[in-house]
Amino acid sequence: VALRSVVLVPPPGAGGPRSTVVLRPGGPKDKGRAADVVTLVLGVLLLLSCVLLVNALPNKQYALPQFSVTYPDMQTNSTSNRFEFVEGAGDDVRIREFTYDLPGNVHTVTVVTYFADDLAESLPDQFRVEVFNNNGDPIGQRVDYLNSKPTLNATNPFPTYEAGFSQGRLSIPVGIHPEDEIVQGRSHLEVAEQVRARLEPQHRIASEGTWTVRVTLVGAHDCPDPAANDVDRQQALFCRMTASQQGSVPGAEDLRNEFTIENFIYTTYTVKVEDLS
Ligand SMILES: [Ca+2]
Ligand SMILES: [Ca+2]
Repeated sequence: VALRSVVLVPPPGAGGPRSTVVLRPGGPKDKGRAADVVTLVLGVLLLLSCVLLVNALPNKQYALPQFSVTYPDMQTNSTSNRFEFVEGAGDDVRIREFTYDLPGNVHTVTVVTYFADDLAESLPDQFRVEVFNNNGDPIGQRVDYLNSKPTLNATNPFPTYEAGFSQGRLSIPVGIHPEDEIVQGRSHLEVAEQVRARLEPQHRIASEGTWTVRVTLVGAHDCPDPAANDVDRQQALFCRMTASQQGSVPGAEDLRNEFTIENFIYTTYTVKVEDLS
């Protein structure tokens, strides 16, 4: 139903103009139909061209690439190293420095040590372990190790003492291990190797150079004094016998011991970048 407003002009003398509304069925015939068809065709063409354009252009040009960045660990072991330490004969045989050449990006070092008291019945030997980084600065806690007490093996018709020993594992954090992450490319053309190259310096640990593990024989500690109240007299007696057999004068002294760095382990991380797109 269309509405049309018509102003009826009154005959002269019939008063002011009157306004009225006339209702008529049906719309304006064919009005605007051609324009609608043109609009529709243009719309469809526009849509088609968009679809073609999206397919024709490489996607990478329009979305920034995503990269998965992980920092896998790599552990390197060293060969075992030992030294016979001697008390009271100068620092060159009482203190020993073991050196290791490390690369960059070491985030943890671990020193694995072992010694057993060569004079089994004597009081425990004591060694000190200190680690110095590539700048010569002490790093981590210095640790003193004492061997355990000897164990009496009484099943033998002649009882013996089995040497006590020390097993050390000193782990020192050197730098921060980066967290795995998802990184967006800086441009749609950036590739994994470029992402790796720009992230690596952000997390670098300048660990390259010579590291030192200093081991000191603090004291080898002699046979227990048989006169002491809390002493195992059999152990004290056996100790003197063994010490004499080993040539100790006056036969109660422990002056030496071997100490082994079984392993010097360092852990580095590498930067691994994978393109997720
Ligand atoms: Ca000892
Ligand atoms: Ca010893």
